[in-house]
Amino acid sequence: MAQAHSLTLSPQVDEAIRSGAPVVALESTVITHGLPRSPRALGSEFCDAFREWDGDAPVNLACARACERAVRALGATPATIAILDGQVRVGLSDDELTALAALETPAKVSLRDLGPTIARRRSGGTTVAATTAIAARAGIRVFATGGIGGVHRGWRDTMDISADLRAVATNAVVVVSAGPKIILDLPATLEAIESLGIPLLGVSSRALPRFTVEPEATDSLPDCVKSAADAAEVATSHWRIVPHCGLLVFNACPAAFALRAESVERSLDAAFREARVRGITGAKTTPFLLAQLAGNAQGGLAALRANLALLISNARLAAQVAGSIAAMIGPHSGA
Ligand code: PSU
Ligand code: MN
Repeated sequence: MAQAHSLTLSPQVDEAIRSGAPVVALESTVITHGLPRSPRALGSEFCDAFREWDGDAPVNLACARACERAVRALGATPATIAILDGQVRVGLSDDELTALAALETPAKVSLRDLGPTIARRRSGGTTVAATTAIAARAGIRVFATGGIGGVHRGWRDTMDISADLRAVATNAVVVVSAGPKIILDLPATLEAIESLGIPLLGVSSRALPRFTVEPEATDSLPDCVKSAADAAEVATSHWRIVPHCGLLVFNACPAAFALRAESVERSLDAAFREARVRGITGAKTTPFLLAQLAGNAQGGLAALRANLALLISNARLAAQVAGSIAAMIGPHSGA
C-alpha cells in the first residue's frame, strides 16, 4: 500500500498514477447504499449487453466488479474509493470490495463527513462529492458514477442542494454520469451547474439525460461531445484557464434499458408522499427515494437493470476519456 498525502493507494493505482497511465475513480455510496445486497436474475438481454456481469454475487458487489472489469477491458486502471476503518482507500482488492459490499451499518460519507469518519475510524461509501475530492487529491482526472446529486425538489423550503455540485466545481475531475437523479428538480439543477461555472457536456446529443429515465425530448444542454477524445480535449482546454474546476459529462442510459418517463412519474409521486409521511430529510433523502423507486413492484427490476446498465456504460466511457486525457497530458505532476 502506498501513502500519498493522507490517502492509501492500492499498488496498481499507485503505479498507474505515477506512470501517467489512465485511471478511473469509482464511487462507493452506490455499493453501500444504492443497490440490493442479494443476487438477482437480470435476464439474458442484460447479460448479453454486459458480459462483465457476474450473476452469482450480490447485486451491489457484482456491480462494483463489473464497473472495474469494464474499466480494465479498455486499458485503464479502476480505483474504487471508500473509507475503511478511517483509512481513505483509493483502489480496493476484491476481498476489500467484498467486505465493503457486506458492511452492516456503513456510513454515507459526503464531503462534510470526511474528517469525522476518518477521525472516528469508521467505514463507509463515499458520495460523488467525497469521491470527487479524494480523486482530485490522488491525481485522478476521471470519475464514473451513476446519477449525480443536485438541487432537490422543494429546495425553496429545505435548501437541500447536494454537495456533489460544489465538489465538481472545485476539483479538476471529469465526472461521467447519466445526468441528475430523476428525484431532483432538473431545471433548477441545470441552473445551479451554470451558476457554479461547470462545463456540462452531453454525449453526441444536447438532450438532458435523466438517470434511469430516457432523455428529455428537447435540447437543453449547452454543448455535447462526439467522442471520448473530444471530451478530453474540452477538459484539458478548460483546465488551462480554470485549473481547479471539474466537468460534467452526461451519458444517457443505454436506450435498450432506459425507463419511460410516464411509467416513472407515478412511482415518483408515491415515493415523495412516503418520504413526507415518514419524515425523511437531509442525507437520508436520496437513498430513501431511490430505494422506494427501485422497490416499486412493477418498475423494480426494470429500474435496477437501467441503473446497472448506466453504471457500467459510464465506466466504459470514463475509461476511454481517461485514456485520451493520459495521452494528452502524460504523468500527473501533483500527486
Ligand atoms: N446512489 C444511490 N444512493 C445514494 C447515492 C447514489 O443509489 O445515496 C449518493 C451518490 O453518491 C450521490 C449522493 O453523491 O447520493 C447524493 O446525495 P445528496 O443528495 O444527499 O447529496
Ligand atoms: Mn442533501
